[in-house]
Amino acid sequence: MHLRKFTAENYSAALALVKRELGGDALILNTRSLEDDSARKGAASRVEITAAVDMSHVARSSEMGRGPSGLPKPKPAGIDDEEIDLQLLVRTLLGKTEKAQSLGLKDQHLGLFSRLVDSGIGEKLASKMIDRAQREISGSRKEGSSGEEIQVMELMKRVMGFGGGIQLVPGKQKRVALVGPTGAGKTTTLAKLAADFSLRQKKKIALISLDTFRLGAFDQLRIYADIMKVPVEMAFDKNDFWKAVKKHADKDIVFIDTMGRNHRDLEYSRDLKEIFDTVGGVETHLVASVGTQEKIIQQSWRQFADLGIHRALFTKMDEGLSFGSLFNFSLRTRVPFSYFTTGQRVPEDIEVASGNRVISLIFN
Ligand SMILES: Nc1nc2c(ncn2[C@@H]2O[C@H](COP(=O)(O)OP(=O)(O)O)[C@@H](O)[C@H]2O)c(=O)[nH]1
Ligand SMILES: [Mg+2]
Repeated sequence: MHLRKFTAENYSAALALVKRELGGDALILNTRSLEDDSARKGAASRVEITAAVDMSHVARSSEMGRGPSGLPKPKPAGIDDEEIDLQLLVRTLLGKTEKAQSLGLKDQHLGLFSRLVDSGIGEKLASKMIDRAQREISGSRKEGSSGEEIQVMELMKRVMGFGGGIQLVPGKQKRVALVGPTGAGKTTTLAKLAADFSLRQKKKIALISLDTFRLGAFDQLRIYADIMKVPVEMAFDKNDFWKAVKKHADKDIVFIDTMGRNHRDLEYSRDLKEIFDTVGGVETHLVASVGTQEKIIQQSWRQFADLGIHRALFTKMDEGLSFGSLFNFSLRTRVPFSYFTTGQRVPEDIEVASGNRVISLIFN
């Protein structure tokens, strides 16, 4: 390892120096701002970057006839796996350092920034949250970097939308439809909700399935309905649907299961709207698995623009690897969360969505 320090008036100038002197493979070991009297005297403050160049790497580039300027030609050395890991780690850090600095973040926030970005939160969004949290702290005179992490958590909870679970209005029938891609967990979740309201809360409920196309889809729901001893209807079109809802006018809640369609099929949204409009007042929950690519979830939300989505219900939290997508989704769509599901067990694996849960998953 060959170590050098570089100072300049800002990080991008210092990084440019590092690259010029040590080449693009230089590793950044530390960055700091040199806080001296110069700032108070009106002179520009300076920053310092400690960089290193890996000798084994220099050896390889020198063999190819090119080495970073001014460095002694080192002995060739083998690289073991541990070294490669370290290089990767430091380069990843370099990437984040540069990104964080280009977004105007301070050094002490790099750890927090990395954590947010690693969870899948967009870089701009992450830096905005840190910036805002910092301003809130200076407004309330709290200090220290752990204070900032807590402030970021609090802020994230505040800016996400939570609609609570399904709320009943006395004397009025509640109609809840689950929509979303095939395999997201609509039918399973519907069974969990139905169990909670009928068995635990002792409400009168009925189930209606609009998923009549796929073989066996109705059976899945009917088995759950039989176990819970609640009525279940199959509706092929809007006329059937209207009749089914009328038949169960005495129920507190009607749960509506739907089929998935390709997320690009915009026709589907219009079809469902036409069906739901025959009775009106249907609350729609978009069901999406937290493991699904963000882009697909986003498209699936857009697919239902005509219908209108009232709540977002995320499934398979037990299988998720990163949870920043929940935060991104909430801020992009402003659709409040209703429930999270956490496993395949009916009826246990469901909970009302909360900010605490999202935060604990992101910050584990
Ligand atoms: N691990 C896990 N699996 C789930 C969860 N919710 C549903 N599933 C599974 O996902 C698969 C598809 O569920 P299903 O309800 O049929 O999806 P639908 O096509 O949207 O109706 C089934 O194997 C479910 O058991 C969950 O929260 N966690
Ligand atoms: Mg289904």
